[in-house]
Amino acid sequence: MKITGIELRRIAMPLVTPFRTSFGVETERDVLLVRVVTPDAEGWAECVAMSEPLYSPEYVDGAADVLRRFLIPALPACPDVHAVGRALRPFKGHRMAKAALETAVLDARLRVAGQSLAAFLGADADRVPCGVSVGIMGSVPDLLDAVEGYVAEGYRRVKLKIEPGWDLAPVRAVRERFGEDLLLQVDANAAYTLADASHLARLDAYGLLLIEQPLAHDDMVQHARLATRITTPICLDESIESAEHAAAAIGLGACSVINVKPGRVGGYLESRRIHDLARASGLAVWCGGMLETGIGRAANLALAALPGFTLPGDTSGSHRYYATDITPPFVLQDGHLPVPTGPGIGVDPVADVLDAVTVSTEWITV
Ligand code: NPG
Repeated sequence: MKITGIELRRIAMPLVTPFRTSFGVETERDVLLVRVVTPDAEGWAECVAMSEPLYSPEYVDGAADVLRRFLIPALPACPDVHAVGRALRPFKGHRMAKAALETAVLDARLRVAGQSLAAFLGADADRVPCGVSVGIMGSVPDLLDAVEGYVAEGYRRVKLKIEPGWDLAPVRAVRERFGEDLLLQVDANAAYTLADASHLARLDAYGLLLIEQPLAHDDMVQHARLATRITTPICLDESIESAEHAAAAIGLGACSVINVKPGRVGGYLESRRIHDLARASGLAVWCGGMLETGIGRAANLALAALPGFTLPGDTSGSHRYYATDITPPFVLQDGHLPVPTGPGIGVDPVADVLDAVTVSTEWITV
C-alpha cells in the first residue's frame, strides 16, 4: 500500500455546552484530522491533542508541527501496520500525533483489506454500554439537572469531574438523588496531593466505582500510597502513556483500574497491549474519551468492544458534545452504541459538514 500523500485538516467544532475540568474550560474543540491517501483507499484519524498543553504536554499546533516536520517524513513508503510504530519510535513523546498517523494508515489498510478495526483488534461485542462525563458546574442544582438529563437519555454510568472545593458535596447530592444503583465515578485530573488523602477517604462512603487520576501524572509511588489510605479503587489516566507504564503501575499497586485512551498511549496497537496486560493481571480497563468527533469516536467504539473493557467508557453519543457531528451521529440505543462493522473505522466524514467546519488544510506529498 503506497501512500500518495497525507492531508492535515484543522476543524473548529463548537461544543453544545462548555465543558469544565480541574484544568480548564472547553467551549470549542480545535481538532486536527489526518487523512492518508493511497491509490486504493483513504484512511482517517483524529488527533486528540487539545489547543493548550493543560491535560498533557501535547497541543494541537505542536502535533501538526511534529507530524509535518518529523513523523510523516519518517514513514516508510509502503508501511505495514507495525512498521508505522517502528518508524516513529526514535522520536520521543508526541504520542497523540503518532497515534493519529498510525490510525490513519491502519484505517487505509483495513479498508483495502475489507476488515473492520473492531475485528482487527479482536473485539467480541457488537455494542458497548456508554458512560457520560459531567463537567464541573456552577452549582449542585445545575449538576443534578444535568445528570438527570443524561440518566433519562439512558447513560449507564456517570462520571463527575471533581476538584478541591467541588467533590464531597456534588458526589453526595448525586448519590442521594439517583440512589445506590447508579454506576458513579469521579475524575480529578490530577488536582490533589497525598496531603488530601484523608479528605479523599471521605468519598469512600459513596460507593464509587473508582476515583480517576487523583494525584499528579508523574506521581505513581504516591498513588500507591494513596491506595492504602482509601477504599475507592484508584484508576489511572494521565499517568499511563504506554504498556510499560501500565506494568509499572500494576507492579507498584498504584491502580486497580486503567482508563485507556488511544491518543494518550500512542495508538490502538499500544491500547491493545495495555488491555492484554491488564486482563492478564486481573485489572479492569475502560475506554476514555477526549471529546472526539465521529472519526475518533468510531475507532474508540471498536476498542471498547474488546473483552477486557469491562466498565462502561466515556463513549457518549455524538450529541453529548456536538449539535452536528462530521460523521453520521452516534445515537444511544438503550444506553449503548453500536460498534461500527464497516471496513476500517467504519465511518466517513460527511463532505459538506466537514467543509463547513474546516479552518485549514495542508497537503503533504509523501
Ligand atoms: O466524553 O469524550 C469525552 C470526554 C471525557 O472527561 C472526559 N475527558 O480527563 O478524561 C478526561 C477528560 C478530558 C477532557 C481530558 C478534555 C482532556 C480534555
